[in-house]
Amino acid sequence: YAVVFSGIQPTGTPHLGNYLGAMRQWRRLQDMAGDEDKLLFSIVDLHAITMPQDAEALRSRRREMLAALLAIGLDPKRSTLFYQSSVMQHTELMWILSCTASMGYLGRMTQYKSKLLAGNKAGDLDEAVSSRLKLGLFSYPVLQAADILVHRATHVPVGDDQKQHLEFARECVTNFNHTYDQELLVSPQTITAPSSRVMSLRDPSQKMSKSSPNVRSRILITSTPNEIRQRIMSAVTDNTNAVTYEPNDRPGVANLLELTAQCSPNPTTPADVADLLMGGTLGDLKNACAEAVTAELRGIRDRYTELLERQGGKYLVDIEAAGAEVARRNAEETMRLVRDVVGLASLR
Ligand code: AQP
Repeated sequence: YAVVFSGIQPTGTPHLGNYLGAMRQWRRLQDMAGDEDKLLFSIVDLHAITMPQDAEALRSRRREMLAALLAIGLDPKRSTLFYQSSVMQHTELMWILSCTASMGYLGRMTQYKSKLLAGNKAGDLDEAVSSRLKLGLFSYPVLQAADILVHRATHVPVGDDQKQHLEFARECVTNFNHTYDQELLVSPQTITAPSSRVMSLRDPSQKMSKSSPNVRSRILITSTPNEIRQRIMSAVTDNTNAVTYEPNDRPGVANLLELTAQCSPNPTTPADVADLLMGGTLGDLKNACAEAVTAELRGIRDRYTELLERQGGKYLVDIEAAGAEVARRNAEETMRLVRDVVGLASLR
């Protein structure tokens, strides 16, 4: 049987990249899962604090993310939805993994660099940049590994940008199991969604991101049909008013073709969409894209708003409590074994 685990940071309303790269895949896995499979999806607030967060905003974003996951079709009867900070075993395992993880490997990871070096085109990690680097931002792949390993996940569905972190999680398994001469931790497989990275609508060399200051760079899963249309019609493309799929030379156009293909009701490829629109203009492509995206996101916005208000908020509070309870129990099964082989004290 499979144990599926994945996470999302409560750093804002999810966008089309989060949805196509991760969340839609989670729903599909849930819908395919058998009775004996387990699915756990975590709202990873401990990861969110690697960047400065306002406490009140973090609390409401966490709850909004829970509503968003339910609105896209995750079912709390089939999937365990929980807040990372409600399950202390994640941080406990992180420390233990840190004691066998390699600094060199972590130093080669790119995500902390891209957050830190945003705007620094030279991309150097010089003295000044290093001194601003917080330890948590550097070591957060260890927490991510702990998130996965503490639940003995066999499958981790993530966007293309997270592949490197999953390799690191497997490295943590090897290091831990080797050090303690036990096959205790389980090596997870990565599942990436068929869609590649969704790019910013303002700068197709950057991925679409929740925290980009330019709100016009993204489409939220709660955007209205009007907003979706406006954002797509004003997406940055290029000066050639023809539709061709050339990801390297025409990244803005390729991004719109990929979005259209991903949101089409029948499986298709960006190259097929380009063929269909052959002889048409970029305006035709943008129209087709806006239509496909609007249809794919239909209903999510209304469900999201309704869920936030259901029973005056009590509905979500109950789901939070039930999810935390199941996740704690599952994580504790692993931690009991881990504490024992490492020689640490048990909880009681
Ligand atoms: N642009 C993207 N295309 C495809 N997949 C994406 N994901 C994120 N952006 C894209 C996938 O969404 C999942 C959850 O991501 P996250 O919230 O944990 O953090 P992130 O990858 O850092 O996402 P953002 O939107 O860029 O958030 P901020 O701005 O807060 O850093 C992951 O599976 C990720 O692959």
